[in-house]
Amino acid sequence: MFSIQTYSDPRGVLLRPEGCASSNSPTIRSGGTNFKTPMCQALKRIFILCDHDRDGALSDAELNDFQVKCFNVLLQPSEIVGVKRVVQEKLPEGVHENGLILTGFLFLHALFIEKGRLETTWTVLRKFGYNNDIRLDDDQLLPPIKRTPDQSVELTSEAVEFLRGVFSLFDIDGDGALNAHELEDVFSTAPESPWTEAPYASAAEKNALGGLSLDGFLAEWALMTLLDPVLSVENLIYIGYADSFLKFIHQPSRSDIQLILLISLVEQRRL
Ligand SMILES: [Ca+2]
Ligand SMILES: [Ca+2]
Repeated sequence: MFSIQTYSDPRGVLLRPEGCASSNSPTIRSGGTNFKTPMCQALKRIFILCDHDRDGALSDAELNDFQVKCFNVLLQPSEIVGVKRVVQEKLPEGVHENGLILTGFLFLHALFIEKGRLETTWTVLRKFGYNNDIRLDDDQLLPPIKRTPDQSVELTSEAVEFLRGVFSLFDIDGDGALNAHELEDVFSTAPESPWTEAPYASAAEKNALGGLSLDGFLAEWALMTLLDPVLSVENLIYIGYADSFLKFIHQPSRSDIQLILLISLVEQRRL
């Protein structure tokens, strides 16, 4: 089985801030493709959303779901073999026995771009709600939330459960805390980490090695939800909170997102 490490690309060659061009993909390098970081972040997020069983690889069925969602076409088994062969010939480690892994997925898009088929990648980005700036369109996110003075906002239990899963997935070394690198990776599919500045940067207690415990991680989310629920929801969506409402991802209405899963308005107890 793959772990989330597959997403993290432990070799660190594909997702560096300076760009996605991989030392393992000479065609990209020689082609001079400017595979900018926001596109890498978006494609990585799309990969994670399509990897329904979270095993770090797109199976044939998952690849076909992706294909149908983006292009409304079902691939024949021989065509799937063909896609994987294209990757395998140039980047053997891009395909695993479980399917196409993240590096292979990125490589495929780099090939599209290099061959002048940028519109293919743009079609994918648009189907997943990205705008021209490669940020999620406003209609994918939440509008400002109206609340009365005696209401506060907190995450639903489903969202907290999702975050517990995120924590354990990204705690790669299994020490029960997220170190700076692991935390950076949590937000690697978002435009930026929301916790690099006040009040979040120092809101939660860190251990001696600077790691964030699960309680601290959830406390940061709770704080962000309380202070800025729209930002909180935005980041939940960017880090892949979609499993339960994938069917709404296509064109979710704002009220769908708000009502179904992400946040709940809580009546504060009157003393
Ligand atoms: Ca999978
Ligand atoms: Ca850790």
